[in-house]
Parts: sequence; structure tokens; C-alpha cells
Amino acid sequence: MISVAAETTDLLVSLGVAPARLTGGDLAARSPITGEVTARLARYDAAAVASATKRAVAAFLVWRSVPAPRRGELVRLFGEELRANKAPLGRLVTLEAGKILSEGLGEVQEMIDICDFAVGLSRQLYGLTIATERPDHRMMENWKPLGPVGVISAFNFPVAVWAWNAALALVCGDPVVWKPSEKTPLTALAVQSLFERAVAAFRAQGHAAPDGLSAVLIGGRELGEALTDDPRLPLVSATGSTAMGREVGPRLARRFARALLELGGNNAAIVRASADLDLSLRGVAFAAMGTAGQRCTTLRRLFVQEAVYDPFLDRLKRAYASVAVGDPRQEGVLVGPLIDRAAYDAMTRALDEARAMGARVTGGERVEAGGPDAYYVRPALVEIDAHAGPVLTETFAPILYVLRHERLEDAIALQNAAAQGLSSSIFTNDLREAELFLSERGSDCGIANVNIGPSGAEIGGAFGGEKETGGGREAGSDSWRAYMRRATNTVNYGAALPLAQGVRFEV
Ligand code: UN1
Repeated sequence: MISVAAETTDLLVSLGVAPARLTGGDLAARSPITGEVTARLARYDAAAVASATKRAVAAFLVWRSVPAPRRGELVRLFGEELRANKAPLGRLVTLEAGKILSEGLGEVQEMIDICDFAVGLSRQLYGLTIATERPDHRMMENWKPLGPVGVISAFNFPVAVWAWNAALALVCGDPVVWKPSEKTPLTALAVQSLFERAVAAFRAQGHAAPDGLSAVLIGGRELGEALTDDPRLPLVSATGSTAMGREVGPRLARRFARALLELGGNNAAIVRASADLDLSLRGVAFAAMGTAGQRCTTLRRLFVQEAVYDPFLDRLKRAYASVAVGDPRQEGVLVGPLIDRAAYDAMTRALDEARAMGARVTGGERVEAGGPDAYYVRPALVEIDAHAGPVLTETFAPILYVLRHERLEDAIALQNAAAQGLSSSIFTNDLREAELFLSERGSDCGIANVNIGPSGAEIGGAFGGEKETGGGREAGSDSWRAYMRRATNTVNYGAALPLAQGVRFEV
């Protein structure tokens, strides 16, 4: 088999990335499949960040006045590039992030979907007309481009989450400055190259597009800090840990910039006795083991009703024992590697803590694959009595804590007792249970599902969560409003000047 590094280079070059960019720098890009170094990139310094932002500001001054449907045309062309390059880009996601091929391709599909959504949206950026209390007046809302947007993204969805932000920002009139995870810089370079092709196609149609509509900054957290503190960026959208959000949020607040935060999750599912257990098993297995437990939406806590606990656990254990762990490029493999050694160490620590609390751990051991620098693990099932300790922490690895419950109200209370509030689900065929779970007395998360696991959302809905998840909403529904500013306009088309609230002021 061709080495991962060689294949990575081939893919990047085929996607238009100049080979000279891939050597000579001191940021080592690695593939979790083997742990090998795949490229050495030059890091950007503070001056490079400042110049990217400056170009973004200049681009904004032009782009904001391009009609939104025309801006949508650029995003449509970008979607075409993604369609044409779905296979190589999806494979590159697999090589760089370690997800299985169908998930790598799925991530690119998610980018295509948000482009399609944004194209439609580009004709629907509308505000309300509101009844006024004054005669011969009209009051309306007007949505205008906000300014250049900073995007900080995580390794686990190295390209889709940027696309959620970028596709909307671009149709809303905002250029984007992107700081990808330093664990996944290569997919970002490939995406930037495809975006530049779309800009070229847009210009070839005779449309003007400024330079600097999209920039990628390669480097570590210091670049994220520079974006966060840059007064020229009125919005920073950041995806990552709650610890990162605690840094970014207050820094943005200090300069009154908008924060769109998509932080940690400690997502739960409740399995009730009435549930279709075949369906529940499949839903739980994908949500807990898929992407090797490295989604924000990964299922981490499972509450099973007493009556079905033993049979369901037996089946779940069999599924856990049989799932193929290994090279994500191989057909049949469902669980690829952890991103790096730090992820493996964190998983080991959490399992040790659980054992010390008397938990029964099945799985969790390292699987020999990919060589000494790659970290493959068998997903772990942890039967635990106490809703405490590691159960309340987001460990970005395939660990599923399983607890018993009897009353649905108790399971909901436990589910909501986590600090984060991203995603949740219930498996039940009882209408009352399903509706209670979705009601104001039910799940407190941004995403609450019935008979579907908590992960794998489609882009049409708003994505994000409450509490320590940060409160941001990205992708579908009305998430676009975060990328625009609202002006309330009142027009007087009469000859008198009546004042609101009956105030009199005659001069
Ligand atoms: C993330 O893990 O940051 O809902 C995003 C899902 C995916 C997106 C996850 N569509 O699981």
C-alpha cells in the first residue's frame, strides 16, 4: 500500500495545493492512521494574521454591496467544486482526521449541503415589516452584512464546520478568516484551493470578486488568540473545548464582539422499555462508537430502563466486541484511530477513574494497528452506578457510560445534570414519553431527538447547544442572522411629524 504521506501529498496536489507549501516549515502535520508526518508547513506569524484581516476588511467593503443572490452564485460554484472533488477531499479527510471513508465523504457532503442551503438563503435574507403606531409611517427591519468573520475550527470536523460558517457568511456579505486546528491544517489548504477555483470560475462568468474573501491561517493557538482580539472582526465563531470557549468568550465580550461558540457536549440517550430495541441498538452503536467517539455530538451517557437493561446490555456488549477497529481506509472498518496520543492518554485516565469508582469496563484496550505512533482503541462500555466523576466530563474518545433508571423523570434529571447541553435523545414507542422528553420539562439541550441517536445531525436545523456548550447556533434554520446586523428603519411618508408614545414637542 502507498504510504499515507505519499498519498496525502498526491491528493493535495491534485486538489491544487502547491507542493512547495508542504515542506520546510516547522508545523508537522500527521496522519492518525500511522502517526507519520505527512507535511511540514510554515507557521503564520502575527504579521500574517494582520495582513489577512486587513485584506478581509478591504474585501468586505466591496463584497457587502454585491447583491446577495450574486454572492450566492459564488457559493453555488464552490459547491460545484466540492461535488467534483468529493472523492479526493473525502479521502483526504480520512487520511488527516482518521475517520472511516464513508464519514470522510459524508463530511464533504455536509459541505455541499450547506452550500446548497446558502444559495437558496441568498434570496431569503429578509426582515419583517412591523405595524407602527403612527399614521403614514412604515417600520421595517433591514439585515446588512456584518463584517469579516473569524472562524476557529476543531480537528474532528476539519472542513464541514468551517463550511457551515463560510457558506452562510459569504452569502451574508462577510469574508472569512479561518484558523483550522493545527492537527488538521492540510484539509484546510485543500478547501482554500477549491474555494479559489470557485472564485476564478465566478470571475470567468464576468463577475467581480475581491481578493481576500477567504484566508487560511496555519499555526497554533496564538493565531486563534490574534483573531479573537482583532477589533476588525465583529464576529468570531469558535468550535472546540469548553476550556477554549472560556478563553474566547470573555475576550470577545471585552471588545463587544459577537461570539458564536460550539463547545463541549456530554450527550445522553435514554432507552425506555417500550423502545424498538433493534433500532435503539443501531442508534446507540453509531452515536457512541462512530468517528471513534470524537464528535461533539458523540453519545457518552446511556440511561437504560431496568426492565430492558440486562438484555440490552448483552446485545450492546456483543456489538462492541464485534465492531471492526483499524485502518479507516479499509472496507468493513467502523472505528478508526484516535487523533493522537493525548487522546489515548485521556481515555485511559477516564477509564482508570471509573474503575476506581467500582465501574465494570468492557473494552477500552489499545488495538495493535498502524504502528507504534498510531492510537487505535476498542470502544469502551462502562457500567457505572454513580452519575459522578468521569461520567460528568467530556472525554473525546469512545467511552459510553451506562446507568440504570426506572422513572423517566429521573433519567431526564440525570441527563440534564451535565454541565453541557448539546445533544440528547430518547428511544421509546410511547407517545407520552417522547413528548415529555421534548417538552420544557424534558431535555435541556439544543438538540433533542426521538428514536435517533444524538449525533449525525443534518444541516437544515440550527446546530448548537446550551450551558457550557456555549449557546451558539450554526448551519440551518435562522442561524444566518448571526452573520448580519439588523437595522430597524422607520420611514415617515406623511407631512406631519407625530411622535411615538404621544409625546408633544412643538417648536
Ligand atoms: C462536531 O462534532 O463538531 O451532528 C460537529 C453531527 C455532525 C456535526 C458534528 N453533523 O454529528
